[in-house]
Amino acid sequence: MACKRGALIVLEGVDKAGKTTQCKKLVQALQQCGRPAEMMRFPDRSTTIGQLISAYLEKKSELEDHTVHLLFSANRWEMVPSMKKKLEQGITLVVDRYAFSGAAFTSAKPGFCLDWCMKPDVGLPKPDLVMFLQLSPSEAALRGQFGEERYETSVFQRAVQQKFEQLMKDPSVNWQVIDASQNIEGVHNNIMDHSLNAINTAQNQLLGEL
Ligand code: DGP
Repeated sequence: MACKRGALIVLEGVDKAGKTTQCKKLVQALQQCGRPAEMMRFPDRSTTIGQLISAYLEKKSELEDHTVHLLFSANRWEMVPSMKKKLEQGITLVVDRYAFSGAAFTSAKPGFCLDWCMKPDVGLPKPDLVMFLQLSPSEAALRGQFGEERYETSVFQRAVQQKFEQLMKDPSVNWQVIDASQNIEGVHNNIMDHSLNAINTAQNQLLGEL
């Protein structure tokens, strides 16, 4: 019998919501209960395209807004062959940001509509589950200062949050909102429950496309 495919699980949210910490904990917990799992993150700064993005985020270079949007998308597309291979091998992928960050961050800039922003990612593997780590801007501020990178201001993050709220209205995506104001273990337990459900469901379903 062919092996059952892994699930594509995405964590989204504004900065300081705890996505990276929770992705790592989820992968560890899944592995400990015998479910093969690996973490990925976007942007993946290790590739040639990723290095262009990284320099832009660190404000070491300037790029036209449409251009950088397409680079972020290309950075996801370049990973698709390896993502599909791993999923087919039964490995669950836990992904720190995906196409939804792409649409939310660019459409938060003046002159961009959400519809245009989503187009380059149409056809990417569709996540079986997208968890949005919800944290109010005031709670995020209590978690410390933003860094120096582009986009790390509370005004921009609030605009991004509103765009995510629009994206979450799409019923064709399995969105789950997680209260990220709980302690780390509380958030993890919620995430683990949703993930185990998604892994079980994905086993009997074909991988979809965005
Ligand atoms: P991170 O490494 O998770 O801190 O992400 C880097 C920054 O890039 C963060 O501010 C979110 C933003 N970002 C992530 N994906 C995209 C994307 O596809 N498009 C745009 N414009 N920004 C993105």
